[in-house]
Amino acid sequence: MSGKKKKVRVDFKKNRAKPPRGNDLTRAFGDDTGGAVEDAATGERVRAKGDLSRRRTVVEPGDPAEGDAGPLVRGRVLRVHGLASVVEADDGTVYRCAVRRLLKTLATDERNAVATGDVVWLRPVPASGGRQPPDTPPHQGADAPRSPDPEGLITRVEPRHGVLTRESRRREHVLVANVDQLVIVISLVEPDLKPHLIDRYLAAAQQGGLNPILCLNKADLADPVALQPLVGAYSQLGIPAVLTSARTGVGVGRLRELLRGRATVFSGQSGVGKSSLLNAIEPGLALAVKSVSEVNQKGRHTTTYAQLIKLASGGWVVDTPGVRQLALWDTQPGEVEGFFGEFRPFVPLCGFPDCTHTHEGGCAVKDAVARRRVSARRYHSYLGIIRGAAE
Ligand SMILES: Nc1nc2c(ncn2[C@@H]2O[C@H](COP(=O)(O)OP(=O)(O)OP(=O)(O)O)[C@@H](O)[C@H]2O)c(=O)[nH]1
Ligand SMILES: [Mg+2]
Ligand SMILES: [Zn+2]
Repeated sequence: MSGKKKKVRVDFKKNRAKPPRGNDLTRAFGDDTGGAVEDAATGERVRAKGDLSRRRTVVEPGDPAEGDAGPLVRGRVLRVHGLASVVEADDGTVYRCAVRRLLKTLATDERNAVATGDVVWLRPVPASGGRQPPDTPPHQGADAPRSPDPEGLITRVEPRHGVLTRESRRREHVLVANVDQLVIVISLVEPDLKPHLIDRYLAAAQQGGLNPILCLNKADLADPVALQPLVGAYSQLGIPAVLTSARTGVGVGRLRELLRGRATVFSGQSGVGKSSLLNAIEPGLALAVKSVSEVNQKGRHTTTYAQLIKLASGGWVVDTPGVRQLALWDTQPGEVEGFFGEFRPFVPLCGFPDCTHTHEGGCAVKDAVARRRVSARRYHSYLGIIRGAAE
């Protein structure tokens, strides 16, 4: 079938059709030998006719890598730079990869078809002739040396488990895939604590199947007594909290233990000390951190892309750029109460079976807030998330 053009019907981009749930690109894509056609056809049969007619037909131009009998190589995405993904193969070889066009087309509602942490299959691109794979941007920086890395074309993404996802311009932005736990890094000062952001992270962790850990950094700048109510509130919800200082080393050993043998993503506002903590956890890492002269320059992110880092003690972590907000992806208003486990005993006592706990009379959740059985701060986070979900 080499050189033959394929016709594949795919969904329109954006919200012209209701985006499918889930991240299983492999299911949509099938294997690389034309399974996409059959799978797409199967997908069509289960759709309403109205949906079908709103699809467009994509013609894959004869792709040079396609039809090559060369073996596919499995690896993990270490980082994504624009259109190029850096992938470490199981044998340790690092490839600089473009993403096959069809795969991008199938990932209709995603910002990136490939995310840091993804397990992918790539086809090595022969180095002869010095040809760049399609879509590979030039190397950053005019005088950057040419990368000696071999090149490849990502043809398939394995199904994901454990994702940190958010909404970005009405599309799903998978920040990291295939992690077990989320370390939510916060600081009480520099920058000031945003408690509602914690609750959004906790919701995102539940949505993505991640175990959350709260890390209160810059303990050297804060009064431990002032921290107690916050730590206490989250411990009551069953969320482990660690008090750390990347500067003095307090709590770093405990955090290191929590990471051992697991896959973890670090996330939080810019400047809370995510990269500094990872440098303290893993000697010799030397991630860039905000220098003293930059500390007052608001809005500057020191870390600019999600990067996978292997730990000497086993396991791996992903350092991510700071976020300002975390808009949840694909959340229905009715789902939001499920992110607030402490509401659970009260929900069945609400006067209306479909109570949204916002404006209704006889609402047992609001009553519990009034009686301080549920934290007013958490309830306000709930209102903020449900407002976003209803938009
Ligand atoms: N006093 C004190 N300063 C810290 C601590 N941890 C980090 N810092 C400082 O906080 C600033 C920001 O640290 P970074 O590690 O760059 O923060 P980040 O969270 O990685 O920020 P982004 O990469 O922009 O998301 C730096 O100047 C660090 O030296 C800490 O525990 N105590
Ligand atoms: Mg950083
Ligand atoms: Zn209610």
